[in-house]
Amino acid sequence: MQTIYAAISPLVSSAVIVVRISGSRAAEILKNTNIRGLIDNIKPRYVYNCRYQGSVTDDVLLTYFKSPNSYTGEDVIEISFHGNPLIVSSAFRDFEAMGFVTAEPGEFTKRAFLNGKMDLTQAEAVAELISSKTVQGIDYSYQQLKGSLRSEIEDIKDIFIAILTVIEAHIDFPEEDIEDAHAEIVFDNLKLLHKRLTDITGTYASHKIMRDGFRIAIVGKPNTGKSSLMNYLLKEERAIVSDVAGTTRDYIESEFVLSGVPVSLVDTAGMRFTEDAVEQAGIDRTLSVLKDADLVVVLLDGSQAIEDEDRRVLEATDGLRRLIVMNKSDKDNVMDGINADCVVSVKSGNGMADFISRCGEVVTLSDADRFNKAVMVNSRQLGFFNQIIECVDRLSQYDSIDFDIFEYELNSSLRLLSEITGLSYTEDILTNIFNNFCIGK
Ligand SMILES: Nc1nc2c(ncn2[C@@H]2O[C@H](COP(=O)(O)OP(=O)(O)OP(=O)(O)O)[C@@H](O)[C@H]2O)c(=O)[nH]1
Ligand SMILES: [Mg+2]
Repeated sequence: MQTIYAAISPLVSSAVIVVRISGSRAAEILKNTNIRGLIDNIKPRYVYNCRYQGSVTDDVLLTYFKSPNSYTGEDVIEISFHGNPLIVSSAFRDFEAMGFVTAEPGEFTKRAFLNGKMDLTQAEAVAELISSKTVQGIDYSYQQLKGSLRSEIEDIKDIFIAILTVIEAHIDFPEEDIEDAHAEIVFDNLKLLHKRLTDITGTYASHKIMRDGFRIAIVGKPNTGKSSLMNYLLKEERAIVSDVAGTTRDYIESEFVLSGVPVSLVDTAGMRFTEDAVEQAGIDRTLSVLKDADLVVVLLDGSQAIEDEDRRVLEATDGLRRLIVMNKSDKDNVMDGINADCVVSVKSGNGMADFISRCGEVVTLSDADRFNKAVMVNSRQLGFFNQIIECVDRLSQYDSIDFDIFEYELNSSLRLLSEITGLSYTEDILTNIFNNFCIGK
């Protein structure tokens, strides 16, 4: 494998810029320093205060990590240069001249995975740790990086193997009838597997919130006061408010903090089912926002009789986690037949404290969910776990054991588990995962 390099801190004018070189030839970089004499016996994990003398001269801090005790598992050198990008790009020219090549996005972590320093769930946790939008997300990614999901998967694998042992023993000695006790072990373990696996997949929604933050979407037909509500919550005139129906044509997103949790609030285009192409495009976008929302606030205008458009909004949000809010309570209420969760007036502020605390409850409830789980899954892993659950559920439906089918299904589940951890992988899978990393990671 070639020796690779990249800046592992931003390449911008700053106090220092740190550069990492990884590969069997990494230590050759010492030839460009005043400690070149140490090339064969430089001490690992010591910080050398030395001089870089290539096409540029700079006083640097240099650390050597000897394979396999480094991030990538290869020989690694890290150098802190003074933070002028020109210094670093000059040094990079020297590196090129030595035959080193620039690292692809995520290549250091990919090598760490290929060298057995971490499994795929841990490699994915590295990216999540860096991109997480919440403190809880950082907490969780850190646990995942330490191997929380990896060890959970090991446990699950052991249960599969316990079942397979019973099945295979019978296949080897088919003349012996399977004892009831053995059949019980098989079906009890299948039940246990179902619970362990669905506990894991049940964390997906919380995981998404932690990674992307909590998202509240305000929807309703035109003119119900969605933009007014957005402005009220943000305490600023973020969205245009007017009595013309159809004012908001696309969705507007802003961040605010609710009950200590960062929330992204989305004001959407009024859902009017029309021929107007622009408005229709806005509505399509609204429907896609709905899919990603963790809470939907359906805003109705209580001062008007219910209309088909209100009903269609209610239908479109049925089954989602939602609060039905009746606005304009400062006017006479004429809307009936609707069981609203909150009645408010954005204009006068009436009922708003109650509404905000209802939203806060939903947000913090999901927050509590996060802390009850040691492991969480991302969408790639979820796909595999769901396939394994289907397989377990298929087997659970048998009244008696069909040995060949059981053996086949259990082995394919074990293979799927290996794909989650990366024990078996294809180049495509790795490309998909590591392409989302930044350069230098
Ligand atoms: N009386 C009364 N009027 C309100 C209240 N909230 C909003 N309005 C008015 O309702 C009109 C529409 O408000 P917007 O916030 O623009 O409504 P919207 O739902 O964003 O409308 P579109 O963007 O067109 O879908 C404006 O004239 C607001 O001043 C309220 O609580 N009471
Ligand atoms: Mg609006």
